[in-house]
Amino acid sequence: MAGLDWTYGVSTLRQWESADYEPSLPVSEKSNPLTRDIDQASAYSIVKMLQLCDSQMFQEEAGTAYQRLLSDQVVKTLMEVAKRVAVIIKDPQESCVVMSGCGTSGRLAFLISSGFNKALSQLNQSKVYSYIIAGGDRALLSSQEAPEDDPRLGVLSLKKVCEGKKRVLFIGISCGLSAPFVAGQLDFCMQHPEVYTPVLVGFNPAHQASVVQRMQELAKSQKAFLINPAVGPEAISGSSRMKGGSATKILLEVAFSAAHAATFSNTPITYNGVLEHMKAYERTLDVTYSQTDGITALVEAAGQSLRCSRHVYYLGWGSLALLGLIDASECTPTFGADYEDVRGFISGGYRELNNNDGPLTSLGPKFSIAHEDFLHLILPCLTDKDTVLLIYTHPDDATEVGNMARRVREKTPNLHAVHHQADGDTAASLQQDDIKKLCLSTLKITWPRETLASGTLQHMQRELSTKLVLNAVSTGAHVLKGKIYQNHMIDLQVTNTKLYRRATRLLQKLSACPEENCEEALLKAIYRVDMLTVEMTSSDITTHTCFARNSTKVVPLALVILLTSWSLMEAESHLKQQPIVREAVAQWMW
Ligand code: S6P
Repeated sequence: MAGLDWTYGVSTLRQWESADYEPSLPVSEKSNPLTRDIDQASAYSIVKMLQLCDSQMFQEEAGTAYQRLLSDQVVKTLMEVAKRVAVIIKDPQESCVVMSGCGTSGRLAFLISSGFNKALSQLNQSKVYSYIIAGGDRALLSSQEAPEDDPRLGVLSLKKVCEGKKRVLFIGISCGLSAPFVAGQLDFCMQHPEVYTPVLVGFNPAHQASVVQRMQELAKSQKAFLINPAVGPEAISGSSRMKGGSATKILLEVAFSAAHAATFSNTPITYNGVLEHMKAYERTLDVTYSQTDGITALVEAAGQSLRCSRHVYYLGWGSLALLGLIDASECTPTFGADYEDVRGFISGGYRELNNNDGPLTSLGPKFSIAHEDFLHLILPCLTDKDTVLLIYTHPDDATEVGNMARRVREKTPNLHAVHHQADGDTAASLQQDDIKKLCLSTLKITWPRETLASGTLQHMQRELSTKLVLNAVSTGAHVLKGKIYQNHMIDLQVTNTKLYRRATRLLQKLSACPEENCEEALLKAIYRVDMLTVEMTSSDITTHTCFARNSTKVVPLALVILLTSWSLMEAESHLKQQPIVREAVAQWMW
């Protein structure tokens, strides 16, 4: 438990809010004081740290510059957005709600639009929600970081989705308020106010960027909306898939649920209604993290698999499986992982996914996502060093889960389950007992019995709970594998502007060298040369990031070069001998 003090006071939880804490960085890029020693922590301590980080999402406003999730302004804006959505639901022929984002933000746009369209279909209503993800549907399952930098691409995709619509509520999601893809779309919306009402969701205070400034101006007359509470720095610096993703899910689901309740069950959209709904999500954190031991067991199992270069497989049912697919897909850009390291599979494959472009299997092996694919491609080679995690909620799925558990159990005892159950559900408990016997560990998350009205809300809470558990598993496992230095991912891919800047800053922080030298070392590592040519140094960031797509270990190499003044070849061979970056550079660090 090195470095972990369990008596964290309010001051540590709130340290990031102080004006002199990493003042040059936006909240989404700051390093969280709570996780500074996460790289040295045990699985149990990692889970505890993640719990504290997540709890920062719901901290109250404390007279600082930051709005928070439960702030007055945020609740009021959500009410306004909900009212706009309610208008759109009544006119599905001519209007729609479009959510758009890059990476995780686009994946959540997909998850949320699927959930609410399903709710509409169940009521025999037409669908009104659409999603856009930078890089297209392949980005739902794989890392496509470059399109994030392209505002024109954003506009083109928006125009396509909105063809023929007279009224569009456009929700641009960018946790860091930094994606040009989304900025381009918001700008387009502001140029066409007769059709589009733009909403920006992100987790930094509005800054000086022209698009955000213009939105703030329009927000005064409710022609645009900004929802930008701060949720505190991520546990792994910049990893907005974690709290940024969770907060996106909470905010949009609260707004859309209020709109649905107003339209279909005559429940007025009220301040208290919205606030109470947000607080229900706060309780989700408590319900989930009351299972620290269970989550720790999963982190340990997954960590052990990754440490011996084996794999972690998420086998899920229903929308919880989608959270598995999303979590797995994020391991590549976040930890420089191979797609085979952590993989997700969904019962029903693309039929269940129901994405815009349909089956993507022809794009390559990483797009095989059905349970059948797991049975054909993975099961035959499964060993007890691999970790398999069953993720499910519906009692209806229990037979299928049981069958799958038996198949896996024939190959490995390293089988685990995460499942959600209503309090006192004895029928589910009986089936569950059989599955439990087959598993090495079972994480049972128990929810209060639902009334009909609370059913959908609780399902969304179960999704969030699953997201928290899986984020903990994949993050914790990669930390245990040695992929993190302090609370920074050193081996990040440098494939867009945000990541390029993050890499340069990280090199500055870790080497204490001037920015100029850091950028020079970064370029040497990208272009794999000891001497940079004029052509290289005069190219723009886009050119560098395009080139970096084919280079590996860029930042670790640059760091070794900076710390040692070795040649590129010497640095490369050092990293080959010691692939765990933290250990490779430890001798030169304080
Ligand atoms: C972050 C994740 C990234 C981001 C993407 C969009 O953990 O790996 O893919 O989601 O870069 O970021 P943002 O700030 O525009 O939501």
